[in-house]
Amino acid sequence: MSFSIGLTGLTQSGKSTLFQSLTSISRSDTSGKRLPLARVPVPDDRLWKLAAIFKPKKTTPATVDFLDMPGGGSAGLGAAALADIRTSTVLVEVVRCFAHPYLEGIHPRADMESFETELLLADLKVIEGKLERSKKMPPEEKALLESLQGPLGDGDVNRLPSLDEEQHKLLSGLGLLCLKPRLAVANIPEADLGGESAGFQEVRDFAASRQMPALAICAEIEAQIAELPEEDQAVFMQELGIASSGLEQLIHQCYARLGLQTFFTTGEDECRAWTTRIGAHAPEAAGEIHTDLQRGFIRAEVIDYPTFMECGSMNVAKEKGLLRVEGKEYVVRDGDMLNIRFNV
Ligand SMILES: Nc1nc2c(ncn2[C@@H]2O[C@H](COP(=O)(O)OP(=O)(O)O)[C@@H](O)[C@H]2O)c(=O)[nH]1
Ligand SMILES: [Mg+2]
Repeated sequence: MSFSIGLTGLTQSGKSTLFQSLTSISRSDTSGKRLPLARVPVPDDRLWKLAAIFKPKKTTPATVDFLDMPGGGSAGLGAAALADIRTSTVLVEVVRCFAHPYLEGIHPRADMESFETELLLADLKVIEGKLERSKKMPPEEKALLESLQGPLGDGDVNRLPSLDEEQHKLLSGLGLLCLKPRLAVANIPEADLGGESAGFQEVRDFAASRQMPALAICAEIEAQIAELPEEDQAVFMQELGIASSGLEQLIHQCYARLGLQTFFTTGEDECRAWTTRIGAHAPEAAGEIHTDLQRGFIRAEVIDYPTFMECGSMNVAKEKGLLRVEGKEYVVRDGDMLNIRFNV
């Protein structure tokens, strides 16, 4: 299962600056890829608390992939840029709320409207092209495409029909941008940190009208925080009057937007956080570790994180009968610790 989060938005909104701060906390890998990619660890205290108990040789957080996208703007998004954006699972829209050295004024709402228009027009073109090209399309697919056409043409995303899983599948090859989960990031000036921000308010209001979550970040400051040694970061943030790095919030919100949850595997060799879909059955989750574990899945020994922490060790959990044995139908929950029994 591979997911990616695309940093999108108008040009000069701060996407690359934000990306830069993500790469200083991650392994970045640009080899053989068209776009710069940052594989960013998902911050999770629980993993480190487990590691303190198991004292493994290795502790491995779950990760999510961020991609730095080319921006839209006066010239519009080119075909190549759009094709890139279509590959991401979630769109993070970075909105400029800071005074730019050579761009006039600060107008978050207008910027969001114009970026959205670019996305919708691009989708409209895809849909119209598809309807024109394939004359013998199954009627249900045709009706589905036509039901999107109207709202897209009117620029009214709120009138887009809500689709079921089957319909999403029918359309998945098109990479339609209007169907992707979006999240707005107001890139606010340093002066707005830790207080009221008119820019953020404007972003949040517009985002709310689209059922998009929104958060405020100062990309420039994030880049500075990320470059500091870890022990100095907290002090620096305190001086700025901010509770936690905006990046951490961003990563968590994206994770939620992707519909993902975390489960753990533990032991003397490695404690590791894994990512799986919310609603995944145990074999699917096991498949995140290795396909063999999914194929040969027999059962899973499961304990949830809070119960485990109350016990303090696996032995105590076993003695108390709190280690459950679950089968193929078990729906994994966030914070589950799994031990997969399999046979291939
Ligand atoms: N004052 C201020 N300037 C920023 C901030 N974020 C980015 N910039 C500046 O805005 C310009 C565009 O940033 P960049 O990240 O390249 O934007 P992109 O085109 O969206 O990738 C650069 O000159 C950045 O230094 C910010 O939070 N505050
Ligand atoms: Mg850029």
